[in-house]
Amino acid sequence: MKKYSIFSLARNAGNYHKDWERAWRSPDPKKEYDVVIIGAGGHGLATAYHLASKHNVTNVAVIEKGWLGGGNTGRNTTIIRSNYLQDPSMAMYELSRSLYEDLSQELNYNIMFSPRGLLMLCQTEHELRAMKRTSHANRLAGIEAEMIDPARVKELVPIINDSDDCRYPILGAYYQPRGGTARHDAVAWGYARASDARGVDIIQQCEVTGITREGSKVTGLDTTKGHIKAKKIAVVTAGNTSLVMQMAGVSMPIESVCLQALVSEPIKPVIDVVVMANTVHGYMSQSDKGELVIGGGADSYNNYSQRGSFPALEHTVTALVETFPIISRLRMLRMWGGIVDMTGDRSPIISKTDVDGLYVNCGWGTGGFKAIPGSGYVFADLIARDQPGDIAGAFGLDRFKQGRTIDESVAAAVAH
Ligand code: FAD
Ligand code: PYC
Repeated sequence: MKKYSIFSLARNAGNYHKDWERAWRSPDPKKEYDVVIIGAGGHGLATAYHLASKHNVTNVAVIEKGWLGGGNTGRNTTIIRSNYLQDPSMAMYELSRSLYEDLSQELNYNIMFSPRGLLMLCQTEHELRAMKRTSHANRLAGIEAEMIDPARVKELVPIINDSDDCRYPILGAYYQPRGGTARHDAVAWGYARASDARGVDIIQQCEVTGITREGSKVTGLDTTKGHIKAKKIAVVTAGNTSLVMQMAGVSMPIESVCLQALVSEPIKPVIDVVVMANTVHGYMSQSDKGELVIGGGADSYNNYSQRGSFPALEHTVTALVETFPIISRLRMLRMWGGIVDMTGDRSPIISKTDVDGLYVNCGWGTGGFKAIPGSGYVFADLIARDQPGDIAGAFGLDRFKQGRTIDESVAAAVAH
């Protein structure tokens, strides 16, 4: 990789970046690949990276209908945490959180991981009990976590309304000191550059329109850039999973709904932790630019349009005002939505299918940004060996037939 001195950086800036090397190539598709990954979100790109770097599988293409990272990966609110309740989930999300710790070094790309601490407020007796249970389970699994009292919450979040005289008073909080955030685009860009450097072809503006089979085996894909043969196909298309899997004749236990978020006008630093208030369905952190990043629950109807409804946003902000009164005086700057893929048990699907050579990774719903490094690691392993390892094993599609569901409706928080 080319190194730039401070002088060459200044020269290039004056040059409008004319001579800058592209971070990844933009190749035409080859006729055939060993593995084609559909979807260049974080999960698809991390899978490609691990196939190439850990399994030496480099004849790989990632096919993206838009631009890489333009799906949910570039639309989320970047919260990273591992406070799930069930053993398979704790293993999955803590693997991922711990991989985030060193990801900038691993990819040689600053993903701006910021383990600033994460609080889940307890605003009802029921929530307090549920969070105590989660914190015990987390500590038993070796995940750093603690319950804190209202005074400590106020210390960590001075702008919080700690009055007893409100509809949902603060009774305490679950605290994960090394939860936090990372820059979402940088995660996609870092994996893209590192995969490209290892020979992976990332093909953007190329929509998959069909999956071809011979009997029970996949043979390739029809795309807007022509037919591509593939020995293995991995579908990693989040909110579009049901549509893409239908191309191979596979029905998925997924619902697609819009999840929205918004940012306020930028203000001076007022909150340096991430706070989730799940009883009122809202959460907030502050970006490096100073915007308050705010989100809430998903829209309550199925949707593929990437545009949510105004009532869902209005409800989010209204509900948060009691907990954070200062936001009533702020102008909201912009909002956006992404289509998320929800399973019934609010846990992901990382699986082989009944079609030979067809694999699927989806169902991360409202919470898959935090899982990108771990998901890519275990999914690449499943594709390379054609069998799941210890962590992926629990998340197979067969769990819905066998009644082995992994209920994470509380931990999923905004998706419960
Ligand atoms: P995506 O990033 O959506 O990538 C899938 C890609 O597939 C897309 O780029 C799409 O264009 C492509 N594709 C689809 N169909 C085709 C086709 N036919 N041909 C070719 N390409 C196709 N998670 C957290 O952990 N923390 C959070 O704070 C958080 N906040 C969120 C806030 C919002 C508003 C939203 C919408 C989501 C949030 N999430 C959060 C969830 C998280 O963003 C997703 O779970 C995660 O990004 C999913 O990544 P992915 O790579 O699977 O999907
Ligand atoms: O999964 O932590 C999460 C989350 C927060 C906001 C949206 N998803």
